[in-house]
Amino acid sequence: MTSTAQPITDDLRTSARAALRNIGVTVPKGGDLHARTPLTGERLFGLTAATEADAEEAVDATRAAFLTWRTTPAPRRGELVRRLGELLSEHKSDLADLVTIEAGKIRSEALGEIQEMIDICDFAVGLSRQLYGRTIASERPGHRLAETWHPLGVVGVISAFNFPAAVWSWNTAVALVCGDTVIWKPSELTPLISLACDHLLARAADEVGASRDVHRLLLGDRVVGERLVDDPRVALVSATGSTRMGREVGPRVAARFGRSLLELGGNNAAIVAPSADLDLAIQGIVFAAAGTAGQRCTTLRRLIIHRDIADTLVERLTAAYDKLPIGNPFDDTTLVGPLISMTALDAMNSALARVQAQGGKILAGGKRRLSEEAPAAAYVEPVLVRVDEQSGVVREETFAPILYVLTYDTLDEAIALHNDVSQGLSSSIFTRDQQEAEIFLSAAGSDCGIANVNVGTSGAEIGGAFGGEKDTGGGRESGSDAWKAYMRPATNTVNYSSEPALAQGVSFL
Ligand code: UN1
Repeated sequence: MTSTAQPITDDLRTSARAALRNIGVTVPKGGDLHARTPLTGERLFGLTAATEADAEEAVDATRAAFLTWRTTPAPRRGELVRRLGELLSEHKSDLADLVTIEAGKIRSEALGEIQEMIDICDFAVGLSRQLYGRTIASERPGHRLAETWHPLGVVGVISAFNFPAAVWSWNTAVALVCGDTVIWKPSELTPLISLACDHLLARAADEVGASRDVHRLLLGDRVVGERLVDDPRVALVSATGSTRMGREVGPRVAARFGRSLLELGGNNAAIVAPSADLDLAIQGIVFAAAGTAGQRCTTLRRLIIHRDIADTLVERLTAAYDKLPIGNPFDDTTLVGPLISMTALDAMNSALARVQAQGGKILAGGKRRLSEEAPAAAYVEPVLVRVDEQSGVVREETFAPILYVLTYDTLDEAIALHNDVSQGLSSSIFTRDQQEAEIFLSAAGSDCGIANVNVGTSGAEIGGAFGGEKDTGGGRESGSDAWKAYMRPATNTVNYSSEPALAQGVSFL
């Protein structure tokens, strides 16, 4: 594995300042919340965290703005999102710099994240003219039965560090065209990219003549997030993060009959069948398992290989892992940047210790890198671990580049292993056998929200609905008809005859 020259915190601070300045953000002075960079593990700036009073004020303001926004015609609302998309395109490079500096993504993935934002803006603009309700055949003569979709209210968006900007945009672009207003509580680990997104949306609002209060940013800790979770004026809480977080958020929102949209952990697997095109499989597996340093919720964490090809595939994967360039994500040749924090490194090391204690064998990687050059940063070699059974730590999501390798003999066994974890986000099968592929995609196949053939588990396009089942939380965001979670349907019965008529043949009066 090769390493690249280490960045210096002062240079990163200068780059972050330049990117923010180009976008139009003045870094607020403060001290109680720190912007950091995982590239060196050091602090960049002190910022001011929002207080509970700020959260209260944000709910008041976005609720008031909602009362106007909900009756603004949807295609007019789309104009705001169109302008946001244009500004994101204009500042794509600066925004990607901030994603790299704060989340540690390599350049190509950071640019990809911003592209995903531009794409969802395009999608949402089109959607603003397609918020279709159905007309339903009424059983009564001279009656029309229809459904109308109305805006829901204030949407609270709680997002994670790993897609610090794109997850916000999936929610916000769609919520805004649906007529909702938004309060965003991003990860405390990525405040700078959040300030940039908030600023660009405020600029877009000014330019199209919308109220800036259609969106508020709250930089702060969990207390601020809890304020959104518990406030009955926040109609929908869309939360992305760990299953542990979702277990707290879901019941609390439900207790006040609010809605929640949960996008939680994954323990995604790929089955590799004997007929698989191994070149294609290796490309898909290595990107899904080692890309983003294993820190996507769609990261490939379990590989279920047919016994006949296991040795060949493992040998080729080991060779690919041994060559992965790890280091400075700004270097064009790097494919694996740092983990977000030392805490993440500790979690990875503890998972590796546990899997070895239960008999797992490390086949490649697993060592810390650059500890002398960047003692506070967590650069690690993505790791392949052979396990005999799917137990203990293999059943958990560790947010790090660990790929557990299992073998199978029959497709039934592979699908059973695949589904036998508590999470249900993303899944793949690599096969050239159409029957196997169709079985995997069928109702008796993968139990995940995303099921792919000859494509890895990560890197979904925005046009489809994104999310998963079981401990993943059941929510769907982004494309397809995920927009319906951001609106409320009303059923309308209209009598255009002069005769009264009751349904179900009831007579009265
Ligand atoms: C996430 O990790 O929270 O499918 C989102 C993907 C990306 C989104 C991941 N489009 O990997």
